[in-house]
Amino acid sequence: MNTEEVLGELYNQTLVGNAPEVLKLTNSGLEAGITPEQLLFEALIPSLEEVGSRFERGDFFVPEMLIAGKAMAGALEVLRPLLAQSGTETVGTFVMGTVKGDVHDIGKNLVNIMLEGAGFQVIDLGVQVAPERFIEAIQEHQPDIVGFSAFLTTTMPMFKANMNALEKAGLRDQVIVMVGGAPVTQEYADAVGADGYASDASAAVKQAKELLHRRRSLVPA
Ligand code: B1M
Repeated sequence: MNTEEVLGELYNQTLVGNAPEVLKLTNSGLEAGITPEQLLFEALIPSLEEVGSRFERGDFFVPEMLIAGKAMAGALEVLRPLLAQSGTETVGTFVMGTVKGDVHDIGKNLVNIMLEGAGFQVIDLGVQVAPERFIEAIQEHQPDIVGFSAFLTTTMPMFKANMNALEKAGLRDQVIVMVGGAPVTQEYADAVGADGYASDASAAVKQAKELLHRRRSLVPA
């Protein structure tokens, strides 16, 4: 199979949630010299976008979405060490989690991988993370940045709940807050008082570095 065929087949097999075949194609694609980024951005992510569109149209239901998500997660495990390869020193600490009520984690995990690749130490709290858990983790790890992911319009309001919890714990000024996730916009991020927003994993890394740089340059020597 040539590159185009591998990418096409990877897209199709992710769409139908054929996890063993997705793994096989990911590995054989890498062996054939296709880059991890190509596999991700030209097959896996577009396929999950199509899964979402089919779900919206009523052609797919939750089980189809679930198996496609699992197939993608398997491929991501293979790509993780390759995407996260970095020779750089730790640039900062990032506490990350998907907000309470939300179980989506593929996008969050991808952001984590990219952050690690850029030299961040990432403490991943997982999914369905309650405000109190974020607070505990901030107190324990003293991160430079805390990131909240939300993938549903119904869980986005948890950003505000988390911000309120930060204020109440007296931690708001100690940590940079970033938010993201499929339905999140810059306007929404501004409305909840977050310091930063990014629409995808690469933008998240860029934004995290910029925010950190800005914060550090404000600290008197
Ligand atoms: Co769900 N789901 N899902 N789902 N699911 C979506 C999100 C949906 C858009 C599908 C659709 O209708 N088109 C829709 C949400 C609609 C809305 O509210 N706007 C939806 C729904 C409705 C639901 C349920 C409610 C369905 C139901 O039960 N009736 C349910 C909710 C469960 C819950 O959380 N309580 C549900 C369940 C599931 C599964 C469990 C089956 C599965 C999740 C598996 C998993 O994550 N382990 C699933 C899946 C797979 C999807 C879709 C198809 C794919 C999500 C994904 O992984 N995308 C999704 C459709 C879609 O997104 N088009 C959908 C690929 C990923 C790389 O992109 O997640 O956007 P994304 O992440 C990006 C950016 O958002 C950004 O960077 C990431 C990487 O580039 N980003 C950040 C993420 N976090 C960030 C943090 C940052 C910065 C950037 O800073 C801190």
